Amino acid sequence: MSNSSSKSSEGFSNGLTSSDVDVVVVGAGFAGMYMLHRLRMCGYSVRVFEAGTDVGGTWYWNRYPGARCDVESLEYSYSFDADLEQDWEWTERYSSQPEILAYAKHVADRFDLRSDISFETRVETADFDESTNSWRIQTSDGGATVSRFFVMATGCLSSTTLPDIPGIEDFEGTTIHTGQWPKEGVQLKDKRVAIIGTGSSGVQAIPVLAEECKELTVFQRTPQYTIPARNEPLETARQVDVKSRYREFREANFAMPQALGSEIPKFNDSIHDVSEEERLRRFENAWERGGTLFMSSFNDVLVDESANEYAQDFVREKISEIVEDPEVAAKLTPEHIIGCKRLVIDTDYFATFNRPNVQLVDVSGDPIQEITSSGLATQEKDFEFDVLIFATGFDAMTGSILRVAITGRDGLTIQEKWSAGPRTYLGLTVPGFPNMFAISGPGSPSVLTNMIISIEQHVEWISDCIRWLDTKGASTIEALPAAEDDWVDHVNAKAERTLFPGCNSWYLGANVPGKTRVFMPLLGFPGYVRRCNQVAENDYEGFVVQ
Ligand code: N01
Repeated sequence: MSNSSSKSSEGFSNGLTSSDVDVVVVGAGFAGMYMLHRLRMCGYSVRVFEAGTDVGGTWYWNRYPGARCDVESLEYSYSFDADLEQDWEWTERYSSQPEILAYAKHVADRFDLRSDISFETRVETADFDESTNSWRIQTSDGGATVSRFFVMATGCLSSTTLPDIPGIEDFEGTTIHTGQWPKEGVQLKDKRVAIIGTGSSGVQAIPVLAEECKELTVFQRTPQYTIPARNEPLETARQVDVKSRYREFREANFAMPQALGSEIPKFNDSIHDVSEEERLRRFENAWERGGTLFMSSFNDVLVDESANEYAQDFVREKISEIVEDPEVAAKLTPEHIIGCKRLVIDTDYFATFNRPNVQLVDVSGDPIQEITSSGLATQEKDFEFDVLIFATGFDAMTGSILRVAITGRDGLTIQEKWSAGPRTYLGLTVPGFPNMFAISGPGSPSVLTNMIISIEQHVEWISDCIRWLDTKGASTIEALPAAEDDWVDHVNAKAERTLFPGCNSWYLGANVPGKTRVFMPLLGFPGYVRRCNQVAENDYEGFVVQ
């Protein structure tokens, strides 16, 4: 353990110079920022590597029009510092991307984080050296860093994917992915714009794009269930009230399955046990209230297919009421299980298809064949436009980890280890990769929760673990294969009791051709936290410590 953030230098046999730190962290989003701050507070030296030019992670990259969080702003914020909680003023019920990015920058300023972050620097390789029990990390700037611990804080939705359609590079107009939106913005006025994809990013962007551009053509492969966000300015009285009891408010949210929404009415009864009138009343209330907790109107909407059908029917009815042209409404009407692809919340999504400058093209039966120099072609028709937007999502949860060439014990690479899908212990660690941690990794609640709260729980567990190792005088911690096997079974068993495995979602990796189909996040935040705490209290059971 060291007391300063810059340490000694040594020569590498390949001529590179290196600097030593206690911990290398990859990524300066909310996870990397708090990991840095927390480790510093514990007296450790840290170097963070970040590909972007500033902090913010997902909120740095996803600058597309309409980008906004789907967790309420008073909840989607750090809870670790009471003064920060009191000082920052949120302006809307759901924060926009610019406001969240401004918050991330404020946190970086407030805790002087940037001095230990190397921006515009990608981690390319990370190798565990068994002779010194340390990690050697090589970066895109040609540098190398040796550290005792290696933390991947790379985010769950940061590795963008483009569809496997020929000709993308032939398009002569502007091509953009929503997850890599240019900082300087894109001029859309008077432009013919096309967008492929109707997940959360597409659904948020489409209404705003339609307002800005001349013509918008939406290429939809799977229609989307989406619930109104009902975003609005945050009432001062609400903010003052929550701030007057922030600890209690946070504690109540920590006890929720998704670590959010404690003040939303909760129902623990089956949809089959109530009258039709009550069923419709609850769904209508949830629709009017807005937000993702629509699915919590009953206890069985995500576990029982016949219960789920009632929720599907309710949203389908809403689509037919909002969309004026019955043919367009039919194309926008989903048939799959509601909620097994991540439920989206929107502002005026369905109503946007009533606009004269918006055209919906259903490519489910007539897929896009190729991108051409002036647009794209399906089997049946050619389309021309000036700007092509890919809202086609991410190689979720594992993509950013697998993009780094990580080699653990005995030359085992993470790519080999996860060739049949990700396997972890607690979603934090991987046997064969000592002293390596993944924040919100596969097998942890992560994307099924308020991410910032899950991030804080992981950061605190990791820093406590490192401190414990030092008090023991131990140099390595490594998950045992048996603990990993049990954990993978536990994650799968939880998912199999629900309808989540029932459709082609990114939760399963089904959006990436060739990716093994495994349900990656763990359901249930409070039980997970109890388990992590129990592991620590039992001297890190499931690990070998040396
Ligand atoms: O990505 P997605 P996303 N031809 O994978 C379509 C978080 N997020 O960026 O469903 C035609 O959900 C694909 O079609 P299909 C949030 O967790 C949060 O929208 O595979 N279409 C789908 O419609 C979210 O869930 C926020 O048939 C093609 C779309 O592209 C996650 O990020 C905001 C195609 C991809 O949807 C990912 O959302 C934004 C092809 N060849 C994102 N290939 C908030 O906080 C793919 N598609 C609110």
